[in-house]
Amino acid sequence: ENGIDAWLRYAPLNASDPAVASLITQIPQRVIVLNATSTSPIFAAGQELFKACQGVFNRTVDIVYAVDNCSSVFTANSTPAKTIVIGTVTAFNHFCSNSSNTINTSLLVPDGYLWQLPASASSPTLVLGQNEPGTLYGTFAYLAELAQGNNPIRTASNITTATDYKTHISNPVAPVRWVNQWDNLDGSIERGYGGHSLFFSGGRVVSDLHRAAAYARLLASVGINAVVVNNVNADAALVHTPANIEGLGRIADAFRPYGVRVGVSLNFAAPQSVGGLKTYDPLDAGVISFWDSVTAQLYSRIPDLAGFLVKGDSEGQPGPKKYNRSLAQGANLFAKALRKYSPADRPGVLMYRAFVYDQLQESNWKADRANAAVSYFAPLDGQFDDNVVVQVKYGPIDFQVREPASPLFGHLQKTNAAIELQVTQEYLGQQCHLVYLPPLWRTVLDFDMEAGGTPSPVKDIITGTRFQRTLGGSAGVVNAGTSDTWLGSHLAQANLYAYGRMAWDPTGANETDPASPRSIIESWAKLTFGRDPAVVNTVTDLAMAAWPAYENYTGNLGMQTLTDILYTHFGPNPASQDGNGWGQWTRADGHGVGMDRTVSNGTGFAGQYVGKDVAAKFESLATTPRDLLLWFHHVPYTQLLPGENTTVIQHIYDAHYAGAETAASFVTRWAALNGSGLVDPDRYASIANQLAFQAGHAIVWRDAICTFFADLSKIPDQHGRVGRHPWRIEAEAMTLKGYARQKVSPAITASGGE
Ligand code: BDP
Repeated sequence: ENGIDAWLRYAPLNASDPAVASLITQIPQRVIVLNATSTSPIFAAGQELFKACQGVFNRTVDIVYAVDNCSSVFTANSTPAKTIVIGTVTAFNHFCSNSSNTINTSLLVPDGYLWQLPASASSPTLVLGQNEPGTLYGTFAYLAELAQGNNPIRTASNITTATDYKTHISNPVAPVRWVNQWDNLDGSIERGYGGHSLFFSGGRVVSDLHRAAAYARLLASVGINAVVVNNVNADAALVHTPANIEGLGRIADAFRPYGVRVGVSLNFAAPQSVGGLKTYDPLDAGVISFWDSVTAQLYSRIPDLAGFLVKGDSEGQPGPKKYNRSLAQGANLFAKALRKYSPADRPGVLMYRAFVYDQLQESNWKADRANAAVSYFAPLDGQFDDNVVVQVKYGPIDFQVREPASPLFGHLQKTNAAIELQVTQEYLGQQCHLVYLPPLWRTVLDFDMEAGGTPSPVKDIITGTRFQRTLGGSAGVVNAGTSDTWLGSHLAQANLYAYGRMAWDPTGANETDPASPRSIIESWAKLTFGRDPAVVNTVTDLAMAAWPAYENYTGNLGMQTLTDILYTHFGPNPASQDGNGWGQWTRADGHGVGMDRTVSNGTGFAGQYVGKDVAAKFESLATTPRDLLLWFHHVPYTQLLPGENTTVIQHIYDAHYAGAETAASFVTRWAALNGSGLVDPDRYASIANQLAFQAGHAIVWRDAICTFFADLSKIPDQHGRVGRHPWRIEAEAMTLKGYARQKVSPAITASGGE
């Protein structure tokens, strides 16, 4: 297996497994697909049912499409058992219901679905959506239960008054469940580790979009409803030529059968750079009509366009600040154009990124980039149009291995907000390391802003419930590419699967919740490798240990990921962290480490939390959680960790050794599956290879960071480990024709500096 089917493999289940045998007796023989045209997500739902029953149970189901009258299904003599009816609730009520089985439409929100599962064999199963995509989501979720060998009826709770049914209802928490691809028109992908773009090549949209359609299928299976197809660092040309607009239209056509909509990143300066205007001032009449015309052309080709994404005034991108306009004025420019040309009942959404900072102005030692988002956006709360969503990276810096939740979430009380997560492991091992991200995401989703002294976890802010906003949700940077594995590694797919599941349902703080990181990885492992406990437990244990291990060997106590900050963001380079314009700083010197972000003595960042108790907690060393100690405080190396007997420097050494040891344990744990027949040889080998690389690179990380701090602090490791490399094989110890010794920079990334 090459990974291309991801978690939608529909691999055969072992019919002699008693759980599976009992399921087989319930597999539908007939599927009634209500009112579906061939480009409708309901049609796709029918196809999935067919494929899944064939693949998982070797059963061919009889599919009846475009049925607009199913009353016969419910008449006494028609043996409706083993029939499954799929469609929208409205279609069902219209075509199929009689007085006793009308479905209450208020149970569902847009995109939501329900299953009605008969307790007796004499009734049909219903999988109904509030709308067409909801029907597809409900079908995928139902099939995922079957494909794991679970009886869906166990998931359902008996909440209907009917005695012969159990009903399971699932509604997404928020309408924005988007993916951001950072694809360039030339076919490269910024921070893409899974091959070339699925959409673009040589400046235009590719002609063969079958992988794009397959991608939409994968995304729909976990409830994702839109993809912004081009890089946030947007090429203005994309929306400028009729050929490109037609190309975007073809992408939308490929996505539409799965209910996935297209979004587009825009370049603020396009009116000038491609439109020939003298300005791109958002209040200029010519600029307004430029964007009106672009938006009108897009909607005339793509009537269901999801909206736009804009990165302005950040990392060299043009924005409204050039004309002394506020970021809200900049965002509203596009929001107004979207309002004008999109359907009134479903206005296009303008996602405006809060990732705004200026690495040139903020490069002085005193500045703190972490302060930027709140300084720019908090004063604008209430000034954004209601189809604007401010898209906030989870932490105040940039997708680091550990960050406190962005304090901006607490300030956006009259503004729609979405969280930006990064499925792409940019700073987190770039798909060469197993790092299962949901436990990291949970720390942010569950972070309580305590706004106004009221519980205000981030998950309730992005869904709009805390501040009564109508729009909100999640954006995930994904960067899938043409690689067979989509993302560049088999195991990385778990992060994409989990992203969709968590965007749909961000509860799951408790391990036993079906939406918890542990439950999600278990489901993913079953779908991806099969339900044998040996493989499920191995994958689950590795995944759950992975992020803590990566944090340990790359940068702990809130130091962030100590990668090379200048561009690659991959290997260790703690020396590059300080004194650079990008503001990822350790503030490490001969005496201590950590960035003082207190109000009393530091950059004041701790005071940006609207909850007074939250700010006070971070202000004091004694109450700052250990994992964020060096994020908020600069301390001497000899500082004892609060409540512990270990110094900061000794903890740095210990954590790096522990992390590398955990990574090494992944190799042996995975090897135990070798020859078991539980994982096919190709995926087994590919994963074994990746984990071996990770274990080796974890040692490089460990030694580089520990040596760096030992050199700087002049405090040796109590256990005498640092600087000794007893069995590591040095490159300079090898003999290889055509190679010469080189000094490496930074020296600490090779023992001996060569
Ligand atoms: C940084 C990436 C850079 C992106 C930027 C962004 O290194 O490639 O353009 O974020 O999110 O993490 O805009």
